[in-house]
Amino acid sequence: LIITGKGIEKEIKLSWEDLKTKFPKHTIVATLQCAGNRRSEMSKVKNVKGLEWGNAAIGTAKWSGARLRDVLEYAGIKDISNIKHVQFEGLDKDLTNTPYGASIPVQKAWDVNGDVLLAYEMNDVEIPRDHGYPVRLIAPGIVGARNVKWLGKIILSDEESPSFWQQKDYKGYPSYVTFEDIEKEYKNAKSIQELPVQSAICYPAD
Ligand SMILES: Nc1nc2c(c(=O)[nH]1)N[C@H]1C(S)=C(S)[C@@H](COP(=O)(O)O)O[C@H]1N2
Ligand SMILES: [Mo]
Repeated sequence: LIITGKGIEKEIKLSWEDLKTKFPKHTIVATLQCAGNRRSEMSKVKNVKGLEWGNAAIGTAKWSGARLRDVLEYAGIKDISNIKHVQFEGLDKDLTNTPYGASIPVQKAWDVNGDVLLAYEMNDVEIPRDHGYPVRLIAPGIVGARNVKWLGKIILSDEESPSFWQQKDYKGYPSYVTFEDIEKEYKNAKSIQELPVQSAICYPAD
């Protein structure tokens, strides 16, 4: 795991062993929800793009790992007044060879009560590969898309992640915005971060 960017004098490299032995282990239970949860219902108002999820793009697990704050302190960060965002890159790449990327506000990462983890266990075992083995960012209360799996790199920055998924996806618009306008609208909508967990009636079905 590479840690670099603003405020870090020399790029830090941590192995999986380092993460498990150098930092206190912290455990939380968190419910992660995809921004597209119930997207099929949104599409009944106006067609949206993305997988047509029903009400099950959500899940709860117990996560254990190092606190991101502890790791940032280890990397030499003493205060966050000059930093705005923490960017994350996955080890998975798309067809253009670009890694998955996302970011969260640095305040969330630095908050001792924010519970942001570099998790290496899910439900008391190594994280299953589908869910992010070997290391996954867990930012409770923040939308699923920012909880980056197969984490390879952390970058401290003034800017949000430049990735497609931060800049041009996982944003919400009023229904008068059309896909014709979308290129100029991207910059007008904030990227989704906190997302209240929803409940839905599963039975009887819709
Ligand atoms: N590296 C990486 N992390 C990722 C993604 C991804 O495609 N690549 N998808 C994100 C999205 S959109 C969601 S909703 C969650 C899904 O987490 P899960 O597969 O554990 O349910 O992972 C997030 N983290
Ligand atoms: Mo998602």
